[in-house]
This record gives sequence, C-alpha cells and structure tokens, in this order.
Amino acid sequence: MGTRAPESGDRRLHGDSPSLDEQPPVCGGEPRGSHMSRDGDGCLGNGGGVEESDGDGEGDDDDDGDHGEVTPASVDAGTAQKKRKRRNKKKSKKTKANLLAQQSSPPRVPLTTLFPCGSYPQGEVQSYQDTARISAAETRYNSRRHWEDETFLNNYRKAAEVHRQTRRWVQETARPGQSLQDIAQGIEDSVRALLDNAGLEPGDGLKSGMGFPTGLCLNHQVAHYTPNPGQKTVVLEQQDVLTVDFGVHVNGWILDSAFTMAFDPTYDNLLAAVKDATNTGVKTAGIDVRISDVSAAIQEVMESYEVEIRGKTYRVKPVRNLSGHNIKQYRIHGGKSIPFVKTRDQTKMEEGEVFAIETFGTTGRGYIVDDVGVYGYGLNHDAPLRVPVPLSSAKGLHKTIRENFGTLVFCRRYLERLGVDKYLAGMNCLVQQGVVEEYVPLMDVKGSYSAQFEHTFLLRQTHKEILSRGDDY
Ligand SMILES: [Co+2]
Repeated sequence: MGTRAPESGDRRLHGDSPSLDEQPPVCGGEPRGSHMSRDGDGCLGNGGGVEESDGDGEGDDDDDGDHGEVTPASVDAGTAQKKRKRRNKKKSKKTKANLLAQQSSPPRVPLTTLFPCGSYPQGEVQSYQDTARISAAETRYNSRRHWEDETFLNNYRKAAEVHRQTRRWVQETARPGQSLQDIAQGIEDSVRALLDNAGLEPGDGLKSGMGFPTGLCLNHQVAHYTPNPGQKTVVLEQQDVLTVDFGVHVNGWILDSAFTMAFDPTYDNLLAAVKDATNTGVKTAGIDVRISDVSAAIQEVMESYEVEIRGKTYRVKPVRNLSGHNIKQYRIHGGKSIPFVKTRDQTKMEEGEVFAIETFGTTGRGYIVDDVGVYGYGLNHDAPLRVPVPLSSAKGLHKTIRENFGTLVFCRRYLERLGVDKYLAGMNCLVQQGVVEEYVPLMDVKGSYSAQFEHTFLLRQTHKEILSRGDDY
C-alpha cells in the first residue's frame, strides 16, 4: 500500500495525456513469475524452530547472498560430522511430511500444517553496501533488541510465507475473463485459510489477517482501488495491466508487498523498469542511508527505461506524489516516506526499522489524482480511544472497528463479512469527526499504463532481511 506524498503545486489534470489508440490486443506472453518452484517445506535448518544455544556464543552466522531458506545453524568443525548425520535423518522424515502436507490450489492448508515446527523461512539476506563491523559483545547486546527477537522475526516470516503462497496462486490462476471481485476474494480467502484465522470473532482480526484492503488496479488506475460490495463487476481483459497489492499481518506486523501482471508482452519493459527500480531501492537502503539517496537511485533506474506501446514510445516516469514508507506495528505508514524522485530530505534510515519500498512507474503524467469512489478506512492513530460522536450508529461502528481492525486499514468488504450493514452514515460521521481516515482510489490520466512492485524488509544489525522476497520477484 502506497503513501500519498504531500501536495506539491502542480494539479493540472488531463493535460498532455498520451492518447493511446484502441487497437486489438496482441496475444501471447504470460504473467511474470508464474513458475515459482514449489517448496512448502517444513522444518528447515536445524528443524527445532528457535535455535538452541550450545554455549559457543555464536548463534548468528548469516551467509550473505543466501536466500529463501532458513540458514542451517552454524556448525563448528568438531561437530560437523555429527550434525550432518542428524540432518540426514531429519531430511528423510521431512520428505515424508512433505508428501502429507502440500499447499492446495486454491490455497487452503494452514501454514501451521506445512511448518509443524512453527518456524518459517527467512527472507533474503542482503549485505549492507557499507560493510559494518561489530564486536561479539555488541552482537549479544543487540540480539536482545526486539527486531532481533525470534518471535518478532517469526511473525514477520510467517506473514511473508502466506504472502508468497497466496501470490503464487494468483500468478498461476488470474486470467482475462475473471472478475476483480473474484481475484480479491480468492486472495483474502487464501490469506485467512493459511493463517487459520477467519477473523470473524471480535479480537481475532487483531491476531492476524489482511494487512489492508486488497489493491487491484488496472492500467491508469495507479493505487488504492479495491472492489466494493454491490458495484458493477470489473472483468480482467487481455490487454490490461493489473497491479496486485495486498498485505498480511501477524500480531500487527504487516508484510506489504505488490507485483504487476500483464498478459500482453507489449508492457514487458514497463514492468521491468518498475521491478528494477524497486530492487535498486532495496539494494540502496541501509542503516544511516539518506532516504533522498534511495529516491535518487530509484528515479535514475526507472527513467532509464522506455516502453513502446502500439507504435508510440514512452519514457517510463516515476509517480512523483506517491511514496514508499516505513511500517510500525498495526500501522502501515510509520511516518517516513520514500519518494521515487530525488528530494532534499535529509532523513536517514535507522537500524530496526521495517520499510516497504514500493515504486510506481507510468506512461502517463507521473502525477496521481483522486479517482471517484472509496478504497478503505482506517482509525486515525492520533485520535483518542473514547471520542464523543453525535450519532449512536457511529458509536457502535467505532467499537466494531476498534475490536476487529484496530488501526489497520480496512475496506467495505471486510466490514460487511462481519455482518455489519447500514454503516455509511455512521462512517461518514466518524470521518467528519477525524476519528477515521478515508482513502480514495488514485489514478493517472486515462489511456496511460502503470506498474508497481514492492518489498518489505527489515534493517537488522548486520544485514537487511528482505522478508517478502520470492522466486517470482
Ligand atoms: Co506499501
């Protein structure tokens, strides 16, 4: 989910929009990342979940460049052979367990079944560009900080694995002819099944669930579009560019990640530009790195791409008034923004921070404006818990929101599945009182195309952990 940058002057609409001719779609191509390797593998590494200390004081031996799997525990030379033997035994057990527990399609097998040991795969380990040197004592001290805590990491890694398994299914099954309603519902059903939490009882939605409304944007729609109940069915078409942006949270730790699908190879370079820009942003990020340097790197890569769409060539533009963001518990936008264009902001990234680096590229103006409709709502985290609201329906709604979403952003569909109805007057009242914030869809000019890629990562003490990294993006 993106964050909207503060208004910056230029608000001309529909100015020099590129006029794209309506032409029959060119067939062929396939969605990016539709061939992810299947490895719903349970107990990786030492198989025991939390690493047990064996008194050597060096529990944390990360292999740089290693990704997607839990790194086996560090082994000192003396016990190497013994450990290898033990691992082999575990492996055969593992294979058997695998046969029993594989993810279904659509995904419905809870992760606790696929990972009976309760420890989830580590994200990609990426070393800092500026290599840090830390003493063993400092390592031990830092490992007590919450972001080096196994429970915290495991919450985040579980959310990431739910995201990977869900999006794999989207990439394999989303096709022209399907409705956005069905795709959104499929994503949400999968996330809730894998978390083994329907989220229907008060309080359950705060334990785990959707991190924010599933975003499904087509073409000139850039961000924050989700199908609302009762609206006209939107059917995916062959020449569409679809961005899929959804979040998974476990105990309020929100994994925010997005990708783009197209069924026509025409858009390949648009998608490549944005994917490259996002990965560049992730690579540039680090402790004490200036956010403006990350933005500048993103912009340079994005603008180095061109895309030819039905005979017209466009330089891919970064969207100027959207940005990536840091994430706090139950709070998708933690207060720091990462624009996709160079700024003079001197703010730095800090150790322990979780960032969602997302970039949006477009063939339009590179400036988004509000579209009609509503994306979602979120309790304003600055608003006091008890506020006098004039409408009694607003009072009840306020309670429902606190119990089921807290400060997580939600959409009308999430509210209605709880059995809440006739809430619009109450909601408008809460919005007017400043208790709830309303989010609207954001678009570029009609006829343009946009793409988005996004990763969530953690700035750990000795390395970055790209939590949402998968084989697909
Ligand atoms: Co985001």
